[in-house]
Amino acid sequence: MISDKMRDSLNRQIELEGYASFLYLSMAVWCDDAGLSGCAQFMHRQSAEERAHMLRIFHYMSEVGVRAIVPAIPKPPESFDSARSMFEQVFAHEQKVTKSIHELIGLANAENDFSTNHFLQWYVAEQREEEALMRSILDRIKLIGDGPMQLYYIDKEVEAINQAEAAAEAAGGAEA
Ligand code: OFO
Repeated sequence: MISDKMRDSLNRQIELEGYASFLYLSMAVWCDDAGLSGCAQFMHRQSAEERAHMLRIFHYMSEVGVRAIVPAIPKPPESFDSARSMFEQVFAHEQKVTKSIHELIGLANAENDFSTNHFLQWYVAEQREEEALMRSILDRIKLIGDGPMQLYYIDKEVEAINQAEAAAEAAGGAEA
């Protein structure tokens, strides 16, 4: 049995994952519009992953017999100053999600909620991987530069990263 406080906190995490899915979808649309097809594919896949993260919480809450709430998701921004600024915002959002997961684990520890703690461990590993991925993309953007001449190369880099991630998922190496 999980506490009302934990139930409410998990519902807030649902909202955070849902917002990430919408934010990344909006970024995919912006990239597509800017002719950055590799970045668009990458952000579409990230958006789908975030939806899967949200659904995991719905399923967990159902399993432990508490009510999950479908949230109202705030409208994400429609445009971004540059590819670099967009990826900086992705990284910042991932850091926010990580902090929230860690706070949930703190609550689970305080409440001796071993089941939720165990459930959340998957997210700890996922967030570590996601932050490392975004950091590596930002490092490459810093190396290549993000002027108009370099955008093509950034897009190719992100396209290659996306294909590698998709292949790893298909091989069962990474879960959504
Ligand atoms: Fe689900 O927020 Fe990152 O991956």
